[in-house]
Amino acid sequence: MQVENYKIDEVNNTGISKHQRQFESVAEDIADVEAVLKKLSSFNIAIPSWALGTGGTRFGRFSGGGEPRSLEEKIEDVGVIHALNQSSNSISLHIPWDIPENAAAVKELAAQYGLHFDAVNSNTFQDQSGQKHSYKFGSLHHTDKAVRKQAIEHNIEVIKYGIQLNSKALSVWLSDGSNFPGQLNFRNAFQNTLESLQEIYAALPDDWKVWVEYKPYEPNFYSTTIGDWGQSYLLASKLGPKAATLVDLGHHLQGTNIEQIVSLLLMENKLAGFHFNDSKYGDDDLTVGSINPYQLFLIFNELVEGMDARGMDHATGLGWMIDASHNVKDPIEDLLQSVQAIKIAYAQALIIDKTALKAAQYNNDVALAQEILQQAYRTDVRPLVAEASLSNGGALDPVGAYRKLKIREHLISERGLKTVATGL
Ligand code: LRH
Ligand code: MN
Ligand code: MN
Repeated sequence: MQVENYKIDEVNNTGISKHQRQFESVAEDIADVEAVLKKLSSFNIAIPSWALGTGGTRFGRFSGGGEPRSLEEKIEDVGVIHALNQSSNSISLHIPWDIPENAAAVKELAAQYGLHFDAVNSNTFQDQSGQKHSYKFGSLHHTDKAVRKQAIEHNIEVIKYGIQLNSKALSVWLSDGSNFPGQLNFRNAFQNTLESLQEIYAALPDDWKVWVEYKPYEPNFYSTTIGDWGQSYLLASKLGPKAATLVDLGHHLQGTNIEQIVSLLLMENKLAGFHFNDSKYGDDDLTVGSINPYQLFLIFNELVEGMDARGMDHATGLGWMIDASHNVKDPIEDLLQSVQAIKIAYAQALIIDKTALKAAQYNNDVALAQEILQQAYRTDVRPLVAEASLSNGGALDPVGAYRKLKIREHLISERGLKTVATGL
């Protein structure tokens, strides 16, 4: 289904006067509101192909209705999201969960919705049917060269799919690790991983990047070979300029200062981008901003400051992507909420009085520095985000519009109530 512009306009019209009042009120206090709006309008966050169906846990999965049954229908769903928020103009594929059998047709379909393809993700954490060697004891770090070779070849195949789609990055996450002390020689595991990644790196086209994602635990519960940003950074440094570290917000132990990690990776030009989500306990993959929106804001503060210091374009300088899973919500609503949360945090970071903050930091005026940050954080910037969406032809309130336009009901009538999408 295609969400027609006039329908979005009709829904917007019902809330436009309230919006205008609210927008004028917040805009009044912002030095260069046009510059903020311009940045917000050009900011897009990729949608992962595996997040469009209802997720689950090892205890069960409760599918919603009208889930996409194919890659084509997933593209359609991302099209719906992008039509409503004008901020999700790309899709990231996980292979082999979503194999683009006919890349030209898939690309054309995506283009009809104004979409392109973001990073392609490889998968060597599950055994696929017909696969010769098992990944039970790892993939790129495996003790057996034949297993490593199989995993390397899979990654190279994923790059080939990506080339056909015009993707520009390979995202690698390994579950490789150990479950018990003594199981693994850490140095050998790391060296094997490095050598395997070097072979994959050699297969990257000139204008491509490889993003190395880290995660402390799960599915392995004693060690993970790329367990933290230090290990990822070490690999990315040894690999070369096309390699960088991918930060998935859920992949940190509780209390980790993620914004500091982000700041230093950015300083070293080794920050690839993000998998946005939120969590309370572990890799919960919850809606972005649903648990700790302040942390998200602090991360964006570092991003804006660090990217400006390096003269980077906010919209294109890094990989922005959601990596979430939805057990009880409608996935499209959840993704719309996540994108809104990211744009809100970004808008708050954009309106920080940076000159005043710099001076407060220089003078060690701790209380003032906090006041300046929280002044921005406590500003209700939602009218700015809404105005940016409106100017691009999107909805003032994407979730509200999605409900008013009864999009899920349409999808159920088209696809049926009992559909199950591939993915997490
Ligand atoms: C691992 C992870 C990684 C995978 C995705 C499905 O927890 O974050 O990015 O590719 O989930
Ligand atoms: Mn991830
Ligand atoms: Mn994860």
